[in-house]
Amino acid sequence: MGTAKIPAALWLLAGVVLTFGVAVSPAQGATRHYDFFITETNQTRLCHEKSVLTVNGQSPGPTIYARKGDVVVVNVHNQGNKNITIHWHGVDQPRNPWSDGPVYITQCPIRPGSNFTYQVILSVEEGTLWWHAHSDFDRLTVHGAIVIYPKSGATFPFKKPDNEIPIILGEWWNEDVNHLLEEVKRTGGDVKPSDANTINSQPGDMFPCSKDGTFKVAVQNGSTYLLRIINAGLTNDMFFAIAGHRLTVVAIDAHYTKPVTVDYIMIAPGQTMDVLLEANRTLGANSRYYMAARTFITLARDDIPFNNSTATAILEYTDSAAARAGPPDFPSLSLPAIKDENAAMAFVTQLRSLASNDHPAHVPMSVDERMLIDLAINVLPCDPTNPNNRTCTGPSQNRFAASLNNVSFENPPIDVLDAYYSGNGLGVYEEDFPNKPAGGSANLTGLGFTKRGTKVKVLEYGTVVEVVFHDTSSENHPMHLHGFSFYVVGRGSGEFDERRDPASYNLVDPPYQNTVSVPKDGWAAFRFRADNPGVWFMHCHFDRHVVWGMNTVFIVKDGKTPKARMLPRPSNMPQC
Ligand SMILES: [Cu+2]
Repeated sequence: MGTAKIPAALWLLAGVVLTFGVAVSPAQGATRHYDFFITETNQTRLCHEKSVLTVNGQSPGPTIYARKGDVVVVNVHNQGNKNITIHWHGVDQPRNPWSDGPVYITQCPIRPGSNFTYQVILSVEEGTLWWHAHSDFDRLTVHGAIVIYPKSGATFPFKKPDNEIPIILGEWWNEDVNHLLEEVKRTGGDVKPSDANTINSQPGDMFPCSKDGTFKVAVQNGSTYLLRIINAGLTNDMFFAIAGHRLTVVAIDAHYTKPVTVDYIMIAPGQTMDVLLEANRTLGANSRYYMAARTFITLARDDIPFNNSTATAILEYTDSAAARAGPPDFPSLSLPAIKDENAAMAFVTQLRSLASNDHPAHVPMSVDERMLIDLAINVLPCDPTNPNNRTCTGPSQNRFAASLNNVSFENPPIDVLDAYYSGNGLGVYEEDFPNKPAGGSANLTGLGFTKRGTKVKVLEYGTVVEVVFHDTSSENHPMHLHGFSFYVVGRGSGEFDERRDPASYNLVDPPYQNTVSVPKDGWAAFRFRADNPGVWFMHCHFDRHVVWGMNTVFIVKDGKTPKARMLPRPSNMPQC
């Protein structure tokens, strides 16, 4: 047994230096243990009190600290009043889909009063990731950071920051979100927009009843801070900026990037970014600065309601260099407007993998299987099984739906992984998820009718896959893949042209991500090697679109060698 002390692991929020006693084996990394107790806790924001699900009574929940290559064992005890699962977002989980978490994809839910122990196997990830509930809308409050430091003896590929600041972006509804979910399942309508964005669970002092809770962080002139930014929100992309300061992005989705210094970032739900902040305001300048998180949204029509708010937190200089304490400056010049698509695209297209000797990029140069996948918002008949219930509150009295290649994913009654592993898969899912939209080329499905189905894509071990998402809807979609990171080799506006557009691909240093923001009326292309056997969900990270079916599943078959096979099924998997 040894005690590893993590340098710079001082979360200003907690104000403590973390040390952890762990079993360390130099070859394999350490095994770290956490207990998560799911409980109901009361929260008050915007003058409204409600009961929310939390982990260990906190929202955001506890931060998991680890080093690259460690295994984190988390025992989740469900002391809440509903079924739940937890997902370790961005952790590849090599050969271990059993602990990935999406409900009815890789496991049955953890019932109230029972528990499940997850084995979170870290491998290539380094930087910031996060964990969150992967059932219903529970992740609104059941989420937290995963901080993965370099291996013992290794260093950051940038100047060591003096301190770290967690920035978890989220949303707040005055109502219980799972009540809203039940309502939209019943009515077929859209989910009511959230009432505020939040930074570390606080809307900030521009909102009623919010002044006292506003997240504040103390900084010192001359110091450099590592911001670990997570978009945990359910429905919005967000712009983020800090008045008077620029931001240097050094990682996305726990993979290092070439440092890029910007006035603002755009971060989609599911994404994480490591960002350096230099506290460099000079003598006599204001000592207080707002950080601000504003919705970025694209919509088909102006009459569709959305959350048009901006959450704030405050950066306060505590030394004498910037001593003029006035009201905080607001990032009026650097924070883009809500619908500024060009600003979003301009930021996203600057991201590049670090691609250094220590952190090389391994971009697949040739492709075995190409998939062109239309993203669409659609409708379904209100209730095809009940002719007396013909009126829903979705478009034209239908029910809202969403689809990939015109298949609206339907959760099976038992999880896909167990069905596959037991050899009874074909009673539960169909293996004919299409490689192309019907008709062979991208076509605008608009708000047309779609079909429901549990269609999966089966891949031989080691297949190199290129996925091009073509967004036929009028909003961006943050598409997330479990089990892998992928190289985002290209993006563009309009329809994807398979003869012309691949010429613009970056195959040298594309960013390596687990969630890609697909631009509205445009496309994004990524590549990955299917060398992780298992069952892996792929879905939009806007939660209402998951409910509507903008999902599919990759089943990656075992390879020939023992190391290319899935780990055996743990005996403690929850039962459906
Ligand atoms: Cu979506």
